[in-house]
Amino acid sequence: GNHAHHTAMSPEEFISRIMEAEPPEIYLMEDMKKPFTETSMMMSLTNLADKELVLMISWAKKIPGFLELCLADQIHLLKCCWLEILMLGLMWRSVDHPGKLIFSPDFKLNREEGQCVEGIMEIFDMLLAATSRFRELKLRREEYVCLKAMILLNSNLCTSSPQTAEELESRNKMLRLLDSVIDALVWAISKLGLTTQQQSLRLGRLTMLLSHIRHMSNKGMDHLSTMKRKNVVLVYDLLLEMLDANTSSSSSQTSAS
Ligand code: AOE
Repeated sequence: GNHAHHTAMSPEEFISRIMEAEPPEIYLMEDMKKPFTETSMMMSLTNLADKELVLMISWAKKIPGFLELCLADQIHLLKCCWLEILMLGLMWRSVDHPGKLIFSPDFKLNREEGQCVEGIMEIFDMLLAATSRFRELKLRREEYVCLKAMILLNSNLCTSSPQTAEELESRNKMLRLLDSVIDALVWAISKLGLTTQQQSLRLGRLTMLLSHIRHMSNKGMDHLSTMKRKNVVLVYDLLLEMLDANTSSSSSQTSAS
């Protein structure tokens, strides 16, 4: 399609495309039986994540150039970064609510409510601290969408080693795409009326936060696998199959066009 010309896209146009790709708000629409138990809280969190992951796939496909990557890269990127993306979204929704995690408009938790799930308060505290940092920095929506795209495109940079010519081409596309997102972020920061030095500092501060997000995601994965060992989280094999099917069918359509 027309997406192949994303390198010619201005940073302004690139940002407006990824702003349009933003997924809609999700409501959990469950009767919260407070007080929570370990099982009920984990069930609600998992139900929410299930819905978000479906929307995340549609979001990724709308990032200019993403569908031009080879299917293996598309899947690998999403597999590597889904929890980081969920966490950044959670922090964005929570940024104006100090001390609270806004999982969805109808599912808000404070750190004390984490007491009923073993090990979850530690993760909540990291998420709340990183959210405060975004609050201090007064993160803008334009910057937020760039950071999210950067997480996606940066997630497997150091774990993939291209073998075939196709993989090599896809990896080069990924690097050019990542450069476009960096350009877009630089452009967004340049609109804020800061001095050149303040602009560089802001770019540095925002991107430094990405390493904390990766760290929290790793801790969250550890926590999720302990929960799974205790059989608290149900593994939705069907959902995973649906996700895989969705990803492969949609991109075979694209590669055919
Ligand atoms: C963060 C943000 C958010 O919007 C929702 C959630 C819900 C659960 C939370 C997590 C979060 C923050 C960290 C927590 C975690 C529960 C325990 C952990 C608090 O400490 C996450 C619920 C995760 C449910 C797992 C669902 C299986 C996903 C498998 C994904 C996968 O492997 N693939 C291949 C699909 C990738 C497609 C995008």
